[in-house]
Amino acid sequence: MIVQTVVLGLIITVFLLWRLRASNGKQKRKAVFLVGPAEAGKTSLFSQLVYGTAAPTVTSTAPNRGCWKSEDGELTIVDLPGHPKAQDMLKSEFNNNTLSPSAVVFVINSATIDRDVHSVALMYLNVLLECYKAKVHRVLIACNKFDLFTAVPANQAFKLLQNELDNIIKLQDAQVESISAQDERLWDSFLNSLDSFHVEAISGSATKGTGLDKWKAWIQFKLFHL
Ligand SMILES: Nc1nc2c(ncn2[C@@H]2O[C@H](COP(=O)(O)OP(=O)(O)OP(=O)(O)O)[C@@H](O)[C@H]2O)c(=O)[nH]1
Ligand SMILES: [Mg+2]
Repeated sequence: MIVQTVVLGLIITVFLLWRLRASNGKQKRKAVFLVGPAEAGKTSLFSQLVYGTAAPTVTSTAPNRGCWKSEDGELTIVDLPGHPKAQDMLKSEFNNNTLSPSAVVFVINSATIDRDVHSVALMYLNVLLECYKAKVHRVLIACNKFDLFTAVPANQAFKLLQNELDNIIKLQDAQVESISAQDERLWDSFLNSLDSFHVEAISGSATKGTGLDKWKAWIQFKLFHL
């Protein structure tokens, strides 16, 4: 009886160890997240990457997920709605345990960034904070709608965004005493990590397809060649 119990125990242990190894070994698919303000062109870019064409879009209210078969490998592309009400969706998508969050593309409208810079920078800050928590350090700022007459070049859009982000951080820093100790610790470590983000801004047009190759090259290089 004792021998039988020991053998049964051994069989169960071996089975549990095998299951554990099998689940750990399962490769999660690398995922790139398209985020940014409403109407910036995220779904148009998603459509270009996943279907190879910029199909007409409507305002997104839920995430779109699709597969981009790039020359270097397959990636999951997640397109998130830009409405402020949907800001929490990035956090839940990052926590989706079938995906490995690898990079974020922050899509902005480069024809309106000079007017919208405050709200866009607030959203950018929130995105960077979520990226920090999820250990995602690669961020492409896709300066979309570069085909429009009022569009500013990527370096100018990036400078505007970065200056506004610095202003918001200074203000937030001054208010840091009013937030809880736990949040304060997170905030401080986030600020110390800002230099570890790899951020690049590149212009293009998701509907016209110009600059698309540069965005694709950035993603492929960061995800498959670094
Ligand atoms: N001129 C121009 N229009 C664009 C470009 N990219 C997108 N659009 C247009 O901008 C509008 C919004 O595009 P979407 O791709 O739906 O924007 P979105 O960021 O997904 O918007 P939400 O889902 O509301 O967050 C659509 O009418 C697009 O055709 C572009 O590069 N140039
Ligand atoms: Mg959309």
